[in-house]
Amino acid sequence: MGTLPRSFGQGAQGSAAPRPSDALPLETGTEAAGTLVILPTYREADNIVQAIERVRRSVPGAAILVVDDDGGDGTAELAQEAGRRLGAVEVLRRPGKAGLASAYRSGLTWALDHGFDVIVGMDADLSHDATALPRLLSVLAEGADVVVGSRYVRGGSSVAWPLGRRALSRWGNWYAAHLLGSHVGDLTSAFRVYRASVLRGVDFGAIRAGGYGFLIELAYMLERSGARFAEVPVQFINRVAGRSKMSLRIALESLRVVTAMGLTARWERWRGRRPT
Ligand SMILES: Nc1nc2c(ncn2[C@@H]2O[C@H](COP(=O)(O)OP(=O)(O)OP(=O)(O)O)[C@@H](O)[C@H]2O)c(=O)[nH]1
Ligand SMILES: [Mg+2]
Repeated sequence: MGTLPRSFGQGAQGSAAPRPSDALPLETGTEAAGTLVILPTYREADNIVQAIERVRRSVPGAAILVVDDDGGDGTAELAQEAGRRLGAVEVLRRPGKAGLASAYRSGLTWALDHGFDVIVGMDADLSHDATALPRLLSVLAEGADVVVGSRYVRGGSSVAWPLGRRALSRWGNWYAAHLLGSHVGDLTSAFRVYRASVLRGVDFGAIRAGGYGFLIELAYMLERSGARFAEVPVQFINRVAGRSKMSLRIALESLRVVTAMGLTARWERWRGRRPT
């Protein structure tokens, strides 16, 4: 079992900092003990403090890890300041924009290295409603290995998202699910809860995608490894402040990655069926 690093929750002396897996097990009702919420950030100065506060309010027992790529707007300093006030907030500071995939790779590795049992990923731009976290965590406690906050199951929705983004997301999900034979309805949702044990069973460090394709590939890897998925409907709210980092380049990269994965899987299935 890991322990929190010394710097963890710096400045929060005396506060009841959440502890990793040597705390009570998930099933006891203290569902946030041993839980880490990862918030990747790039230029989220307008959102990060509120994002941290909302997470802490919804799951007071969960620790928070901000993985910030420096965009020169002071996001990391704001997160550190919130951490001094609230405790149990760690900030991984990286010098330049290394991409969402790299941020998740670092965040997940950090979480596993520090012995957390349950790892949450969510956007820091307030698009993911932190009040849904207790529900996502309880579905995990009921037996799922990965819980996806999904826009594309009954009851899920996207609010104030431009038609183009909505269409791209819908189409991208349809394409990826069909090509990969995945049963996950919202493969591109970054709002997810993972049981650490299933993450340990896959080599997510080997994922090649630099952008959102990382999330698709990770879900696909986990699904193929036998992880039990559950989807919980969530309302995705378009960001109000700050700028989107989604770009045509990232969308095309995801398309390329998914196509390559799908064709590889088909080729492997075909070779497996061929008489030798
Ligand atoms: N560390 C890090 N975080 C990133 C990077 N790119 C995006 N993020 C964060 O990842 C989350 C999702 O990025 P967004 O730009 O909101 O992407 P999106 O939600 O698909 O796009 P919008 O709907 O337009 O907001 C946000 O918290 C970003 O700050 C990056 O290169 N590095
Ligand atoms: Mg966003």
